[in-house]
Amino acid sequence: MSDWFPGIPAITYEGPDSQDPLSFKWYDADAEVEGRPMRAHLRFAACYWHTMRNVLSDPFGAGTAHMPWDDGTDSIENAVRRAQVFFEFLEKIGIDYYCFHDRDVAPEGETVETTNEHLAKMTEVLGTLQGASNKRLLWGTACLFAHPRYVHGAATSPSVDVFAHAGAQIRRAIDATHALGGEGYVFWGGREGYDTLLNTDMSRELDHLATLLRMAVDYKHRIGFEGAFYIEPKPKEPATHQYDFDAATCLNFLREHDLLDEFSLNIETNHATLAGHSVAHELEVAAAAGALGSIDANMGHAQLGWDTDHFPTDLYLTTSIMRRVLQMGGFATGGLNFDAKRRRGSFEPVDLFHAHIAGMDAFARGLRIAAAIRADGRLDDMLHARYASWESELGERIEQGSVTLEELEAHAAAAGEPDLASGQEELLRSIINQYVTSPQT
Ligand code: XLS
Ligand code: NI
Ligand code: NI
Repeated sequence: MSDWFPGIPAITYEGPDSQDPLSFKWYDADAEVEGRPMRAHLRFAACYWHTMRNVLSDPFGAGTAHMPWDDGTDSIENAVRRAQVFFEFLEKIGIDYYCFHDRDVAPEGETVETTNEHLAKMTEVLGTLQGASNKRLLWGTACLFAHPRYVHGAATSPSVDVFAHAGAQIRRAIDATHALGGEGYVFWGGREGYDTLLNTDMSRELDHLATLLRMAVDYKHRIGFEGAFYIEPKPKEPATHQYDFDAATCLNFLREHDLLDEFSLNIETNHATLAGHSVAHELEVAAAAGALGSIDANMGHAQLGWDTDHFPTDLYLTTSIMRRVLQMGGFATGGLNFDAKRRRGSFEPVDLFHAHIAGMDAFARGLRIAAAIRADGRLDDMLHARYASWESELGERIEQGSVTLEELEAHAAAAGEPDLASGQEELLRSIINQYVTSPQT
């Protein structure tokens, strides 16, 4: 096997006191939390686009990433070598899953046929690499936003020919995902949105989007692909307004078009914050609809208003995410996909390791803190106690829907002014801090 990361060992757990930067302080893959190994709770995935294809350019300057394995061409040979390097990375970092877009792994050709051939070839290569390792595909997707033909959108393009190209591409991306045993398939809107209503027929575009999704569902069932379909909400960027704005918007769209049974959501932290929400809010909205499927693990930056895709290192963030995941009983087909990139200044190959170690340790620690908070039980008890009045006879009948406004008036008149209790937000936060800071957790 080639060694594109010379001097970097397989990363192992050394514990919180280790001074070795190339070790895990908290992520101990087989250690049990709530009766299951950490790796089964966290289901980490590395993403191909940031890990292998992001050269770390920005609008002001060229890429900075050192990628000695990449000759910069669109040759299949280069694509194959990249895939090998990626699996070497997965092996050394100890991540079980990965995610990719069709165009990350296989170059677009001159015609639809050659493009399909490239993807089929790379699917074979990835299949062989999976077979030689224990790595698995968390989800695949189609890149429907990079090629200039998608400038006005893909499914929502004003051009029916572009719509056809999008369909063709989705078909083959589902095929590749299916062939690789993918556990899911993501639809992120890409350029499905608008820049100005002056040139946009919104309701027509949304109908087209639903139609393409329905075709994908139909195709999935016909070929027997059993992975989950996810929609990934994002409010803006690249379009001024994205149709998949946030979890509530996506759920409404899916319900309106009778697609809710076929989709769940892939929630990304930085997209939540761009929408003016916390990721906890987005997870809650999705979970309340039984549609919390998977998570793109990253974070934004408080002073920057775009999708910076920082690696998630904030323990309060990872704690809140893992509390919600534990509360729903864990992921089914989903996982924590590091849709995250290094800063432009972190251009050395070893920074890929530092970045993922930072994210994995932050989530492992968040998992432990979340489990400790659950075991303590105070937060759950306080939440439950806050609604205790609803356990009354009146409360139960209201929740069943059998009370009238007249009855409420009679009750209110008899009960007088209600006794209210404190919401105790600061107390709740200090209980969380107790566990975030406790060395025993
Ligand atoms: C971009 C999205 C994208 C999806 C996959 O903002 O996060 O990376 O996860 O297309
Ligand atoms: Ni994402
Ligand atoms: Ni993103």
